[in-house]
Amino acid sequence: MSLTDGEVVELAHELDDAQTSAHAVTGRSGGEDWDVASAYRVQRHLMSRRHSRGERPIGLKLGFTSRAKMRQMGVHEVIVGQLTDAMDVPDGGELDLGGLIHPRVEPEVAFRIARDVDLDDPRTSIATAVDAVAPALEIIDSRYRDFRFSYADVIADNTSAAAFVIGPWTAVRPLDNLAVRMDIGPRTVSVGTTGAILGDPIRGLRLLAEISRRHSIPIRAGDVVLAGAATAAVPLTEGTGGTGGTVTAQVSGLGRVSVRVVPGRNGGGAS
Ligand code: OOG
Ligand code: MG
Repeated sequence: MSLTDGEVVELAHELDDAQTSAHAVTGRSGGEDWDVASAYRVQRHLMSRRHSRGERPIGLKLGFTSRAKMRQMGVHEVIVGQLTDAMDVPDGGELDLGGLIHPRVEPEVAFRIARDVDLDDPRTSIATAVDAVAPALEIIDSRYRDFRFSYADVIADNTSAAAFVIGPWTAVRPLDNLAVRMDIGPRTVSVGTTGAILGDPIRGLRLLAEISRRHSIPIRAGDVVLAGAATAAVPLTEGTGGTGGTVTAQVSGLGRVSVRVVPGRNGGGAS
């Protein structure tokens, strides 16, 4: 059953407050799933609230495009979330854990969209709008306690999006089988291949177009698109060396991207 407008607003506010105050909340579903169209309405309201605070939309992200991620989180269908400039950390820059609840990091690839995509045109192919690819890191931080959520819950929470880092852009090339490695400090924490992302991350773009069309999410010139993690996400905690180290992702043929993790001044990030 779909949510009323009042319920959509209430839930968007709850999730937005959870993010700004770094206090986790409990999912709406209690295990039961709720309707996906309503979940994207909550996400849209949440994002318009962030935009009205001055954040600028700069791209989109796909989630649950690899089996490793599906298995880790128990969600088996692709989701789409929205990125803003407030989430954008420069390559080699600092990620401040203050203000995050229980961040995790995952290695990804990113696409750059060169022109507006007309989602009403059934022949539209986003793949032809891509003019560059890059290695990327995504930092996710579910606003739900212990990362426990249903499919609709995680969509409403803007797919756990918290921060991202894009490496050097390079010309488009085949992405179906490039080795991926993620290190935290001197330790390799995950290895995989770009082929783990839907067989080829480029396939994510067709799913992105379908979901964006269905839920009225625009795809604009200049947008960055994160294709989804190639491996399971790794918590940024003291145990993983992730609260004072450098996280690096390397995608063979595309290069590397890194971020320095700094413990929050107010002690965030370790819960
Ligand atoms: C949801 C975000 C999933 C990915 O790359 O699969 C995602 C989560 O795991 O909390 O970003
Ligand atoms: Mg991701």
